Amino acid sequence: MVFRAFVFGFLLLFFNGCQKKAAEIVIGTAGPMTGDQSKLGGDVKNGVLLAVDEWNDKGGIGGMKIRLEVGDDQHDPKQAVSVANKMVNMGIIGMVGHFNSSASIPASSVYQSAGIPMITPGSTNPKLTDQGYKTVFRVCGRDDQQGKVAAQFAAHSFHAKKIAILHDKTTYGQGLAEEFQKSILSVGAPLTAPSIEIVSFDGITQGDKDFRGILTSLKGKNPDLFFFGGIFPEGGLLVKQAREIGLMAPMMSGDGVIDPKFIEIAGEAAEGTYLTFTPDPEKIPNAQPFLKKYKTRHGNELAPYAIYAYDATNILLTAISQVGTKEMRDGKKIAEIIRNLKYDGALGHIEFDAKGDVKESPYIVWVTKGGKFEEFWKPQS
Ligand code: ABU
Repeated sequence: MVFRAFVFGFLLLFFNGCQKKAAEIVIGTAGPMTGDQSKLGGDVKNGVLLAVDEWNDKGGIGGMKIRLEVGDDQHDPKQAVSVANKMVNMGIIGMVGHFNSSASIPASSVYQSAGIPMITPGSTNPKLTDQGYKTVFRVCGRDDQQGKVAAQFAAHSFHAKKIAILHDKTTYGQGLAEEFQKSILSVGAPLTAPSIEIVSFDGITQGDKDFRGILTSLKGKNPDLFFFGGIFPEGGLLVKQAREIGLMAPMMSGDGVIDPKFIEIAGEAAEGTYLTFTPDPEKIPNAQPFLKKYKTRHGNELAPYAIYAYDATNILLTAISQVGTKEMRDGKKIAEIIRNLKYDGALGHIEFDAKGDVKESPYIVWVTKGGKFEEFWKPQS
């Protein structure tokens, strides 16, 4: 009798467990959740969770709640592939991530093979969408776009004559540095700048803390601007140590350094640093409800990529809601819906091209001033 009751209880628990699993929609997000870039991973996770909570507050999709799985790839390519395989095995039906190009590109092959759509909030290296995968999207721009805007600024607004280029040897950092160099050296309007000399092109190692050697060598070449392709931990140290050794040329960088941690690391040396990113969401009317809710949860600290993660999640969940419960596991159909979506989100209007890139990505130049980032220069359209 006791044994029967035990078996019955076990079966009840088992079936309840199965029912619970069947009644959920699982999506994933991944990025550097721990380590030196954890601020970026945390911002992405917070943006995704805000969107997921809003959908769940409205009842989920087709009566099912949405559950988020979070993966920590530590911006490492091998770790990213391992996270991607785990996500596939956990049964996610869509991925918002990864964040770093060096993680998203290898992980994209795993998701593509499994037919799972992925939308990265922040991976800007062109190769991600140039691979031709039909299930891969990004809501951010590309480094060939931001590299060109940085070059236009350096040539036609800053009027640089001698530029030194550094990068962190990663897919993103080196890729952006190469795009910047290509645009500076390109001939033909509007970038004809024959008087600009690239005095050096060097790589540093991510995770290193002392760049005084390479900076001293740059100082000897007397650049009036030095460009850095990389992320804020190294970017902050580079500009700080440049000033310490007397290299006073301003630093220019990309979206990898627009984070309060850059200013925290660089201190006063951050002043006057230029970088490329998209326009300030504080000035975008559509972004206001998102910003209000995000700040209520997480305070006023700048989280530049949280809004991208929020829109990417809403796009993924909108597509899942449109595909219908029966075809919810058909990632190719979900991807097809994403490709044809005309989405008005916190960032404004988003549509994708055939590659999975956003049709519009309005890069501008920002400057660090008074311990803050502010919009500085827009390219002529
Ligand atoms: N786009 C900035 C940093 C993320 C990346 O690796 O692309």
